[in-house]
Amino acid sequence: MRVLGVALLSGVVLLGACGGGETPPADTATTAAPAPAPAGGAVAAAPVTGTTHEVKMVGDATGYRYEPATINAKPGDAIKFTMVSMGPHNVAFDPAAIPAGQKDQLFANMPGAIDGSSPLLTMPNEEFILSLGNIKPGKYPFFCTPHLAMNMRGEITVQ
Ligand SMILES: [Cu+2]
Repeated sequence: MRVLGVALLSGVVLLGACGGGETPPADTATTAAPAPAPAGGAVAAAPVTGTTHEVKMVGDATGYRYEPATINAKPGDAIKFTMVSMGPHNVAFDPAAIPAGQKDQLFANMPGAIDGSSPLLTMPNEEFILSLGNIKPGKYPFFCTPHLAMNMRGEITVQ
């Protein structure tokens, strides 16, 4: 009789433990809920509100380059890149080389770009317009993906 009693008691304790175990899944669901918030951090393109600076994309007997290769601009300005010769050329940014926290806005300001690389411009007079809308001051080095090995690079200083 005594042995049976102990067995019954442990059975009750086990049931109690199981019942208590039902609460943690509810907590997990609550903690998981905030997760979608960071994923919804998409940034919209910020429009041009200032001056447009023109940069030519050139290739000739002396090499490949942006003319000018250094541009001083202000937040809200635009940089208009025009394909002149020996394309294709593009404009690409290395996220590790630009000021912290600016990647999402900068990339959003590049129409048709994928991960900070503009489309390739192949025909003379084709243009790519980069908006500096909502871009913070700092140095923004860029390069041409097809001619990176030939050192086709430039730098925008946002003042
Ligand atoms: Cu190029």
